[in-house]
Amino acid sequence: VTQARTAAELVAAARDGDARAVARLISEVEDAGPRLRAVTVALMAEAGRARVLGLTGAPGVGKSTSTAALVAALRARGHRVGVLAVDPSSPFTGGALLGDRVRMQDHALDSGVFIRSMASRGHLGGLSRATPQAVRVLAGVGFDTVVVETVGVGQAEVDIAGLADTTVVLVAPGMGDGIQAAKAGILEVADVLVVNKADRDGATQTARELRQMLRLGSPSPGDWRVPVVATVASRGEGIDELLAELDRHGDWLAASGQGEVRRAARARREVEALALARLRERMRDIHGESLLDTLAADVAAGSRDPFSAADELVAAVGQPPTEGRSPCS
Ligand SMILES: Nc1nc2c(ncn2[C@@H]2O[C@H](COP(=O)(O)OP(=O)(O)OP(=O)(O)O)[C@@H](O)[C@H]2O)c(=O)[nH]1
Ligand SMILES: [Mg+2]
Repeated sequence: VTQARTAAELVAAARDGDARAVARLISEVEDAGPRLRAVTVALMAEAGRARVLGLTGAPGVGKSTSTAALVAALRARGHRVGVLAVDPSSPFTGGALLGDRVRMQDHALDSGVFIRSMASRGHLGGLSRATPQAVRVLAGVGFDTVVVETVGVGQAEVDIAGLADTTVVLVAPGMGDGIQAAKAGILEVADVLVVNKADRDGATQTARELRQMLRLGSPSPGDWRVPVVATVASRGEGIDELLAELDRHGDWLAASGQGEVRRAARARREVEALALARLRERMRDIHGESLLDTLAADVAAGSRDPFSAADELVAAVGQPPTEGRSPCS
């Protein structure tokens, strides 16, 4: 039955709280099927409305537990929350509440929370190709907040900062002292720093070191000053403070115009990536054969220079496809 629904009908059902329709939409963007474009168009009207929070940090630092606590706090405000866990190395075990939510979601009873794991499928960095589109699905079907959890390894922090309105970087005492954090580049991408597992030794010192490292950056007036929040996510401690900082950052994004700047940069990257992917596709297959292969062979054989070969390829890609591919024409 679902199969027969049009993209617009599926989006309408998802907006009405049909969790299966939401799941189906995410699968469609993950699979990049033939309806991807129609689905995207149907989502556009609402897709810019949600707040996108990125949560990143080392494996086991408490991202899922913190997400669960944030979900609970946001639910208490009546917000609908969508969660994307990209390539989680451990499942959501964030307390009874989230367990209940997941079960309720299975039964399509609570349309207020939707949780989905996504594989990163070897994509460079921590995000999958489809993560931005999955965010658009959740935003576009009416979730007020979309949380993206991703393990902080290498490029992942930069990726998540490019996708989120607000990026939260979690460290734990002993795992991420200030210098380590600075080396890993996380101070640049964090809008809010969290020292989770503050019930453990060294939390105060880690927070102090992080604040010191942040001060070295000395922002100009009107700049956002990255706060450091201590939490014990497993007990829900510090979550209200974290939420307050997230709200404050949201206010700053709106007041400073940086929110618009970030969204425009995000859209620019997406359009550029789609255009480049299309160009690459056409380069590989021009006039039904690979002009690139022919040109490459010529350059390799020394019979032409790579500049003129590139010129010819660009000119060919820029031309509308010829109709000479079918034998009848
Ligand atoms: N002591 C203590 N343990 C915590 C705290 N927060 C989370 N944990 C525990 O740390 C472990 C890992 O928590 P997760 O929330 O799964 O961590 P994660 O960052 O999502 O892990 P990955 O997704 O595997 O990278 C779990 O056993 C949690 O119960 C905390 O504040 N204090
Ligand atoms: Mg996790």
